[in-house]
Amino acid sequence: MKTTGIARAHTNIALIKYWGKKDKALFLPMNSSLSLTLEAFYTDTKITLDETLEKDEFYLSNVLQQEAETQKISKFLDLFRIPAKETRFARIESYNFVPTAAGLASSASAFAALAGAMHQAMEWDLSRSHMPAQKLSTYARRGSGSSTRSLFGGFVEWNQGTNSEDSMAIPIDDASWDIGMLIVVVNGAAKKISSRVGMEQTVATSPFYPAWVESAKTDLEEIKTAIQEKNFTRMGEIAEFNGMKMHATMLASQPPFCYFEPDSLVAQQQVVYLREVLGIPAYYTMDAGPNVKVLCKASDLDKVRDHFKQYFSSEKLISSLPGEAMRTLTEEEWQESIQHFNQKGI
Ligand code: 2P0
Repeated sequence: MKTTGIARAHTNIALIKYWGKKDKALFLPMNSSLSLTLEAFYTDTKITLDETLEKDEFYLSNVLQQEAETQKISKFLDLFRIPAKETRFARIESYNFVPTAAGLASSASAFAALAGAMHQAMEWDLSRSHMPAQKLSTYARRGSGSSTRSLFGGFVEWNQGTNSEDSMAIPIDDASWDIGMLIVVVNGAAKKISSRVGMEQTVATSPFYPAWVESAKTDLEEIKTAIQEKNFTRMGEIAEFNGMKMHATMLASQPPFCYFEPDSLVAQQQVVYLREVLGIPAYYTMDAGPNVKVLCKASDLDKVRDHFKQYFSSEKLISSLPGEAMRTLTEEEWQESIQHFNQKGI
């Protein structure tokens, strides 16, 4: 017997960062975080549970993946299969609509899409749950922490909770009030220190780490108030402050490490120029890599992008509006998506 599930999930960029785990096996974070889901980048995944398969098969962008990659996915699918005594193996087909050159992690959208597709393939009836997407976010979390937040659209909190059942995503606001983001690709190559390793080293060695955890709590409360009041300036100030504090913890870890590259600083300086000289509200944030994300108003996106064209080539500048929640796709939408992927050659 065969059953299938198909889902699309968008990636997200944190404005209040997740940096450090208190439980590595369960992916329980040291602090709650908050992000903006992005429309421009997403993953589409189809899962077919099939009793005739003798092992899991994972195809990424039409290419059958090696054992190591497939094992990570199998381990994730087992979170669903083992408690339900589901014995069928899966064929997993995934397409990342995240340009490889964009240097953006796709693990957030990848595990959120996997969770969405898998619950459908398992024929889970989540309609009886009063919080189906929140429940699914606790599964996504165990694939990659940041994917917890990709179950919802707009501004999303990942409430750290107290255990594996309540460390989950909470939708905060749909971000339909003139919000945009410009991704400045400084370097699209894979990072040297993965965020998983980087955060572990920071928690273990940085004397700034306890201060980070304390101040992230205040930042989260303040940014939630700013979002509720639709106060763009205040939201941007808090996001910029929080992001740089996270990077400061890494500079103080042993050995120190830093994701910045010279052009990251060029981009940061231009964001400051935009707001201080040109009067365009814009704020920057950075993750576990050298690329700079510029939070601005959707109505200013073209102006912000035009300004950055003086310093970066066009293909390094990707504009995005806020994205939607994870959703399941029909077979027809899936076929259209594959066609789109094959034509675009992402
Ligand atoms: C975030 N990052 O909040 C932070 C800010 C990077 C910097 O979540 O180990 O790939 O899989 O839970 O989610 C990237 O870390 O790490 C991340 P794991 P993940 O977006």
